Amino acid sequence: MKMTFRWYGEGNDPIPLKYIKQIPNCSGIMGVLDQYAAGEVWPEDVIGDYVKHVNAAGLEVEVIESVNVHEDIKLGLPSRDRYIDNYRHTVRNLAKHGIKVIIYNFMPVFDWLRTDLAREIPEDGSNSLYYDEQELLGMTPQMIVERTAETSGFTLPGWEPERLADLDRVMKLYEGVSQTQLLENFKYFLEGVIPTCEEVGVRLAVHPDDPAWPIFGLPRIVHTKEQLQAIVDLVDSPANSLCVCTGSLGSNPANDIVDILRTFSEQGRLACAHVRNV
Ligand SMILES: [Mn+2]
Repeated sequence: MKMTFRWYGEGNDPIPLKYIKQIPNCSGIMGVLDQYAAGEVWPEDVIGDYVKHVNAAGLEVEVIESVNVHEDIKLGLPSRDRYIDNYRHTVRNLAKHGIKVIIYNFMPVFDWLRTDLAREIPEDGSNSLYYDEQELLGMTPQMIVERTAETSGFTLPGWEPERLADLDRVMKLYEGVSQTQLLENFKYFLEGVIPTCEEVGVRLAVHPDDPAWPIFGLPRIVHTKEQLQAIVDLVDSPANSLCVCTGSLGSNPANDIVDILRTFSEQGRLACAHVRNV
């Protein structure tokens, strides 16, 4: 097992690589190239330059986050085949530069959700991401997007403006998509990309829903042990793996994190983990 640190990229992350290098036993970063919208192919030369840049700081980059799945794939639209093809292309390009694990998610529309991106903690003046269910119930999806754009100061993976520009249209498309249908669409995606992953030695690791329950009436199927098992069972391959996020799953106290880690580790389906508090 290796310990790495999430890094959002030059100009997007206030923490420089040389600080991460100072963390004892930290061998690398979990990287991201968030300038590409879901469905776009990540160019090989850009990936190469990125990996070189990280390596030059004395750090490895074996895990890449947020190769986002296009909504058409999650919705099961006929156009999904083109985006699955692009996904395979990105997998190949990443593998050429030593990437071993790709973290992705299968959450409709909203990648992850907070009601406040910089909530000040009165005790010490620090700030953190914050989620308040009561507050969320009084907000529309559009309000969340606007607030994110106003307060963050950077582009956060999953909240790219172009991805959210047609929010109303996409929300409408999900009306009538059941959890069962979403799981079917998930299977179709995995059957399309897993053979390529196996061929080039990359493991896909699905990140759980964050928070660990449905929001805004959208279907969600990646937030309980049973659901994770159903996903692992969709395609029987070590390339079809999980990224167990202790914080996301832990947001629902009913999830026994230790049991989940043990179960999927024993099945050989734990590619990586996010270790954080709720
Ligand atoms: Mn996480």
